[in-house]
Amino acid sequence: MRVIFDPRQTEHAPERELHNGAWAPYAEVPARAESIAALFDCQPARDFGMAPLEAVHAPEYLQFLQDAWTDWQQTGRGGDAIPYAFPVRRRRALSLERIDARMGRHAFDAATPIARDTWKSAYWSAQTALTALEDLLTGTQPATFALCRPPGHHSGHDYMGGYCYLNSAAIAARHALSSGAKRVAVLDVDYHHGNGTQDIFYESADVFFASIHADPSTDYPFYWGHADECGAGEGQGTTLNVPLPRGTQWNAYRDALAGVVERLSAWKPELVVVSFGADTFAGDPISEFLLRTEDYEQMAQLVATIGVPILVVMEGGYAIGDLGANTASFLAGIATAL
Ligand code: OKS
Ligand code: ZN
Repeated sequence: MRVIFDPRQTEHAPERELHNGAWAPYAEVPARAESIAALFDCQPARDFGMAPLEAVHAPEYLQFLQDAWTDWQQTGRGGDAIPYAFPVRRRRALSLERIDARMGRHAFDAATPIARDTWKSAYWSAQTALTALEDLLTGTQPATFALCRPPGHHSGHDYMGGYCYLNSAAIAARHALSSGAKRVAVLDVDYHHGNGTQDIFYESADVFFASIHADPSTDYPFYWGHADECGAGEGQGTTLNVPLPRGTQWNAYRDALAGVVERLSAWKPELVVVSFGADTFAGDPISEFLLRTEDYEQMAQLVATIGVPILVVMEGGYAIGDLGANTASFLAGIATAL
């Protein structure tokens, strides 16, 4: 399978994050992507410029991502920029200049620091997805893999969160529409709900967002991904959430996925973007599902029964010693089934 990986994605390297109330080393490290890239003959990203990013994200937010680290340094502080105050319900949508206010306005958690090279890596992460999409649309292969890092599925129209800054899967999905596709499905199989992707397409009839994830009553991101979230307006019915309990093993996961695949097949997408996270793995340090390496191949084979071209976009997965094998297992399943 054609694999796109741009080395500029590894320059983003925040030092630490707030984890369960204490400082911990940042889990979303460059070695994650490097451990996967080492297994494949990877091609670098091509530059599609800002327009596909602007088709998903607010101009003010894109500018903020480019400014934030410098603005933070200019306050005389060292270290990564981290928000701590957020404009929650009943706050006015004020456009304040202060860096701390801008941080909070464009974030929904304190787990997503901005480091010196965050913008550069996020930009090339989005370009990696766009390159893999173009290779899928113009090439002869039925699937391509965008080895994106940082991940994207928690990032919405004007916000970051959950280690995500630009929503690469959403950027690719929307670019597919502007390239002529009429119906694009995004299937999110990361352990965590892809709240950013859901928000971006919540009122869109031409993108079906489906996600299987840990029950947000117990797991991050808590405020999205509940089963009653089904889309709104023109997008009513084109959002599908299947939360599963902690401790879920392959048999129960497979049954849930079979139902989701049936719904997506009936909707007849022209293209499926898979937000793939390997944090459903039994050995993942921050997650509580119990999938095994060999399960990912079966997962992929089930997804491939939808029978349309597939763009696989990398999201989470933190068991670095197994991450390459788990991802390779998934890609092998896609490749043999299509
Ligand atoms: C708090 C960490 C919060 C973000 C976890 C979710 C990252 C992820 N210490 N999303 O798919 O893998
Ligand atoms: Zn995740």
